[in-house]
Amino acid sequence: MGYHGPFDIDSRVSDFLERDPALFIDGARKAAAGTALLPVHDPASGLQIAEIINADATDVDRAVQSAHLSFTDGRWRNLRAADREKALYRFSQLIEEHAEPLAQLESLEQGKSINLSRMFESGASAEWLRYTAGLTTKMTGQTLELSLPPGPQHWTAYTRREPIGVVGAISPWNFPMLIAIWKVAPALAAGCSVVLKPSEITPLSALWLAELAIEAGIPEGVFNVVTGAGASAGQALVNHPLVRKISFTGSTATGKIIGRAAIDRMAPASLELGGKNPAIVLADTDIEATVSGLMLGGFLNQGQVCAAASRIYVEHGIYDNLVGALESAIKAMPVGPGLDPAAQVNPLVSKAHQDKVIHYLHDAQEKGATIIDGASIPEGSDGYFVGPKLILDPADGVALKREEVFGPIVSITRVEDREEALTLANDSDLGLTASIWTQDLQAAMNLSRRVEAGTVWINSHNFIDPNMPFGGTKQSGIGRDFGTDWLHSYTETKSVCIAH
Ligand code: TXE
Repeated sequence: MGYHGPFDIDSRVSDFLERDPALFIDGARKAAAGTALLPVHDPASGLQIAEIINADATDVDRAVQSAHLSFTDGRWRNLRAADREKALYRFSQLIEEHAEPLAQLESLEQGKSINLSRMFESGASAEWLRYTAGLTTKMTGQTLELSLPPGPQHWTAYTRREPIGVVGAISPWNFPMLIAIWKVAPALAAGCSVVLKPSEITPLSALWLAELAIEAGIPEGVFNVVTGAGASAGQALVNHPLVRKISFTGSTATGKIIGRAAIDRMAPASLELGGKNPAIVLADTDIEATVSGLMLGGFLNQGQVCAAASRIYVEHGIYDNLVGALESAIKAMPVGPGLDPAAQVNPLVSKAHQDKVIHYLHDAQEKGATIIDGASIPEGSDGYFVGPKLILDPADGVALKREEVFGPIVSITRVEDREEALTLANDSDLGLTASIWTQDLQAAMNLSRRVEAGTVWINSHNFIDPNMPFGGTKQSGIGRDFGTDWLHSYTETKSVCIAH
């Protein structure tokens, strides 16, 4: 066990990988009720680097009971808001102090470039946590004028926002640490207690985060982590009667299962699900800026981004130029493990996911699609690599035309004009993000109003910010993360009405 590859890694990471598998319950690493374990692999080599506990319903119950007790006795939610803010701020500082080993751990378990891990895992996690810490002290209700006050007495009415209770957080594998923080931070800021179940494919950073939270002064039992498979540990968490809210990021299929289970006990669920996100490129666009923006939009993290631009609609006047420029760009991407800072094509997260992405490519090939290859993968590599590809004008029936691939594959379709582009862009069950590329302000404003997506970028793609709400329309989900209202979905509104 542990990492034995060619790169030097921080000794804190080696030590972490060599520890016995454990859950994090009641402020400490704990053994499981059973003995079932799951392997964690380095996607760059396919070698096992660690083992985790495959928690069962008994383990999940222990974690939820711990969170429930910490909530009901008020050890966190009844602290002064300023003290909770201070602890969360300290938590963000500890992430910064451990930024390098945390980033290395993410590149090792997830496969992504160390540059991305530094920026979007440890770096962004600290930033989002700091933003959320600030919201802790900004919780407000409203005073209300009753519209039909009965009788001769006076009335005073107001609302309070109260923390909802135990939050069951289920996170995916594409940005393991950052998305875990997107769930844990608002829950804690609102005064809730949390049980987090990270993806079984990338479970390690969550366990480290829980230890940092304790060091930051967040009381025992307030932030627990159970590791294990979705169908067992995840499902047990979702079904637990003491879990009062679910926060989930993952596939639309699993989101529907979770949403149904949550509604059975009237627990609200925030669901951030998949995307099949269009980019609309108008003929007047600045081609150089568009190509570099679409490379980020389509190929960041090997396209394993829910917001990724996976279908591009291009006005015919610049179609050939854009395809040519994107082809040159994907051919020039250096290939290698995430720990190699020069490599831009890194492995996909798992063998199963690599097989899935290759399956989409075979389907496109069999149906006669034109596929343009980017950088090729060195023969004999044991890592889960798939080279970047462009698919030109896929015909109806090619599966990747409509389905989320979550890989380094982008389709490009020639359109007559912006109206055709908009019609095709909106012809999807999903509606997470979209981008519009043009110098024409009027066209940009017009299309941004009519495109069906939770976030629309003009002349960029994949840019997110803690102060800008993010979430899906249509089957891309329910609810919004980030922004000043972020904590609301972790609270219940209570109306208080006084007759005097
Ligand atoms: O997702 P799942 P998978 C998309 C992407 C990818 C596909 C499948 O297209 O190829 O989903 O990935 C937990 N009850 N996205 O299979 O199953 C699971 O253990 C409770 C989009 O990994 O949705 C993990 O922690 N939990 C995406 C989490 O759900 C369950 C990010 C996500 O797994 C469960 C990742 C159950 N019944 C994949 N079943 C995005 N929106 O960013 C699974 N889980």
